[in-house]
Amino acid sequence: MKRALITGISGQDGSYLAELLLGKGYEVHGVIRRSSSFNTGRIDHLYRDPHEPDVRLFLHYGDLNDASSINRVLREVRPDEIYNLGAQSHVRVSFDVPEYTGEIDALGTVRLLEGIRETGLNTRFYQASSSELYGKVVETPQKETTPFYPRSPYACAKAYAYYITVNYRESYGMYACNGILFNHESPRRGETFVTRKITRAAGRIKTGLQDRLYLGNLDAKRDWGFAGDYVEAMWLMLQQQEADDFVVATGETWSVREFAERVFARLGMPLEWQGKGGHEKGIDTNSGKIVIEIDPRYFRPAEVDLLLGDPAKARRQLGWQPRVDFQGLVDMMTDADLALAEREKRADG
Ligand code: NDP
Ligand code: GDR
Repeated sequence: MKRALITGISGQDGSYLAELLLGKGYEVHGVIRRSSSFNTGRIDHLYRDPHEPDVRLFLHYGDLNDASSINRVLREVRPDEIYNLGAQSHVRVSFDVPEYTGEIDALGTVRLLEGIRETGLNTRFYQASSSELYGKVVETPQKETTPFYPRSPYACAKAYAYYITVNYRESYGMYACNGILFNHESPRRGETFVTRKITRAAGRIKTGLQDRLYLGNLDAKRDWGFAGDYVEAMWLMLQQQEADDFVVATGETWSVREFAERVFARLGMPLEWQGKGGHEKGIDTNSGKIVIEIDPRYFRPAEVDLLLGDPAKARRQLGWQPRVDFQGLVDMMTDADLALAEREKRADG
């Protein structure tokens, strides 16, 4: 039985990856952080009491901030595969906590790599690299050879993590890969990322629990895929003859505005826009009510305007391709959040 270790198992991707690996018969170990509130909601459906027979999911307290905890987990688990998904993953927040973001996203990665080297583990390593590395547009679509131009403390930290992963591969012959993943979303996406923020608010507006949604830059464009598809690419990267780096994307790009339009249309509230720049408003054409307004607090000191990935190498070498398209993703997230809002409303009495 293969054994995998996932940092960030309690996050969106960690939960889908854990499901995938358990389904493939792996023993799965995850690093979680102690928190005063529940932070394992996304994996509770996978967790069994460790006293039951045939348990294959195990959780360990640790932190990417804390090398001794990482080394202990590595020594205890001795994984065949490590997926480093743990991160302060919010780009806007990284401008508020730049040093902490570097501590976890950059130095956390070298802590893991050094831990592997020092313990002499023969393990395969996946690093959650990001399309944010491309930042300011140099070339579209963006592929493995496109130069990086990070535009946030998050992206700068991820650039360090990308290069240190390549460096450990080249210096020590480690099987270490970077997946340069473009945005991927799901009903499990954190509620402050723009897609989920929109579907969550739209469901609540539809059910009368909320009046309005406040957004930042409506014209940013992203290559949005489904997280469930993207974790398959992570796994495939660790099953190859040789370690390599891959872009994972859909090859399509859509604006935040277009995402919002499709979500509200699905809920029977087609939008029309009034005003310009920072004063735009989204009106529900059926009710005539303002449902979207701009709040400048959601603008970023430096923005990434356009991301569009070229997944040709992943398709060619990994045989990977996404199953869920843009409208499929919109529908899946919108329907899940409408159902959630309806449950909330019933609970409200
Ligand atoms: P989430 O924000 O949903 O999950 C992040 C995970 O990291 C959580 O489990 C979180 O734990 C954990 N974590 C945060 N800080 C630490 C720490 N100090 N030590 C250990 N674990 C920590 O992110 P996603 O699942 O969306 O993304 C997974 C990875 O992929 C991240 O590295 C992200 O930067 C990267 N990425 C994501 C993309 C996307 O579109 N989703 C695209 C490209 C890259 P807790 O639950 O306790 O907060
Ligand atoms: P991103 O995702 O920064 O691409 O990082 P996010 O959903 O936060 O932003 C996407 C775009 O939407 C614009 N935007 C808003 N964003 C948020 N969060 N809230 C708003 O109200 C809002 N209004 C407009 C943003 O300006 C931006 O242009 C995600 C994370 O998962 C990273 O960890 C990952 O590396 C990258 O995707 C690829």
